[in-house]
Amino acid sequence: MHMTLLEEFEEFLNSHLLSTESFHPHFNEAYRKMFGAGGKRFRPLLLLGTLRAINPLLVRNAMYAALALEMIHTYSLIHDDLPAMDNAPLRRGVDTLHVTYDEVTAILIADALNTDAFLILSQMPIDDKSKTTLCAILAKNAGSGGMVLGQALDCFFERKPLDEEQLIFLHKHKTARLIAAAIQMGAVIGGSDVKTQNELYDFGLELGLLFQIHDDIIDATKSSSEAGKPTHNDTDKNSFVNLLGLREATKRRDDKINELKKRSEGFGDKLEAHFVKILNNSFK
Ligand code: GRG
Repeated sequence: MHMTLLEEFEEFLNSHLLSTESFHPHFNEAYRKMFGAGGKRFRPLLLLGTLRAINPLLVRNAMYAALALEMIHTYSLIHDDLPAMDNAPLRRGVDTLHVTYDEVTAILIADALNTDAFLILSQMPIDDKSKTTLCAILAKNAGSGGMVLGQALDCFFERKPLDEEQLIFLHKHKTARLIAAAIQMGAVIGGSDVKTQNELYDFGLELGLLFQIHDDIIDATKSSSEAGKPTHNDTDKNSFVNLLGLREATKRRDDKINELKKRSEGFGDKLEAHFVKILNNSFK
């Protein structure tokens, strides 16, 4: 039977997420909980879809990289929801880990995911040079030069309005770099030349900013049950909706969708079709 990329990824995730023998009463359950609650799997599908457009034969082995990416993303959500940051009770439609268990469990499970991601990546059947490159891309975009810096800026400047250039810098780091890394990792596994890898990375940064503008619009317009997380939550935050207003933010989103459709024509028919599908389906 033919499986979709998402089904294949879910099967891989379920069979490769670690499970640890110990006398801790809920460590394994807490480790898996946020994965079992769903999520769009936007980043792993972006990596796998990009790779499939370049070389479909390599998709199976790339599941390791896709899972590593989703583990980093999931740790970031768990930490983002902690009382010290967003203090959010709901994520992916279920209670957050610090609500179900306690803060210590949430902090440590996310720490474990952040570390274990690189263990899973190290097990990928691919040559060592490519593996080192993948490891570097993931670490660079998730760590102090990427997502963590963006989150630090977001938290530090809460209630202190930033200008547009600063806001773009913040979200480029917090959200866009990991999304761009997903596309670049797909291109590295597929064997694209470095110039193409970099062009795809830059395209990914713009896609990531689009993702963030859309997320800000969801926060301003959707109910908590539609979004599966608290909404109308960004009133004190540096969001695109707060800076530009809902109308202008919506216009920027729609303009960016069209701009990126045009830009994806430069990547060849298969990649174009892959990106156009994402642009048509992910931002409604
Ligand atoms: C704690 C180091 C650290 C980083 C947190 C990504 C992030 C950085 C925080 C999430 C806050 C947020 C609402 C960001 C906006 C865009 C975004 C990344 C949304 C959540 O990702 P989705 O929509 O979630 O892909 P699912 O649940 O579908 O995986």
